[in-house]
Amino acid sequence: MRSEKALLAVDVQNDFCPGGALAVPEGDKIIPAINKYIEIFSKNKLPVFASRDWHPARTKHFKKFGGQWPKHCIQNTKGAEFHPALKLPKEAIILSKGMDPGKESYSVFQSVDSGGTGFLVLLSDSGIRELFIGGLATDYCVRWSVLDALKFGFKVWLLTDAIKGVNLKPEDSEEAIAEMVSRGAKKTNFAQLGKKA
Ligand code: VGL
Repeated sequence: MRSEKALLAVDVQNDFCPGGALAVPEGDKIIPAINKYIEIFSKNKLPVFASRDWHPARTKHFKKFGGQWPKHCIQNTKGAEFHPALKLPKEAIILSKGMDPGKESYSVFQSVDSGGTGFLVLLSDSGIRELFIGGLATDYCVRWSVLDALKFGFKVWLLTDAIKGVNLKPEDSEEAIAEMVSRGAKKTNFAQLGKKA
């Protein structure tokens, strides 16, 4: 069935959760909410996309090679796996990003599926016009993905009960949310969703 709506769960990976290499404080707390969204989208036969940071061992994204971040989400390591509590259906489309050692990529619009097709092409090919976005981290990959989605003309619902931020500065997530909203994202949560999915 063609549908105009899809769910995007951003980077719900071990390394972004407590105990991981780049843990988002309480990052794992959003997983029950993400699972509820996954369930409702699956039930309604709506596409579920799940992105992952998928870095080579050497990339300029890492401090050691000139970047900002500790090593994290290295391909085929435990840290790069989706968190074990995340319940992805077998139909979920896995998107990988951050493979280019010379580039920083925070936006899911820089990701590809297992066959190498970019996210924007996948969305266009399936007629999707509306994205419901949650995941990690509010102030980085969620923010850049939402801003790109708006730039490309998608309607964006920010799932406020299913995002958490890194907050290098304590106000980073709040500022990111305000920016996403000012560019056109709409905030919603699970209780309000019944009317939209
Ligand atoms: C992310 C910091 C560094 C994210 C990725 O997924 O939000 N944050 N790399």
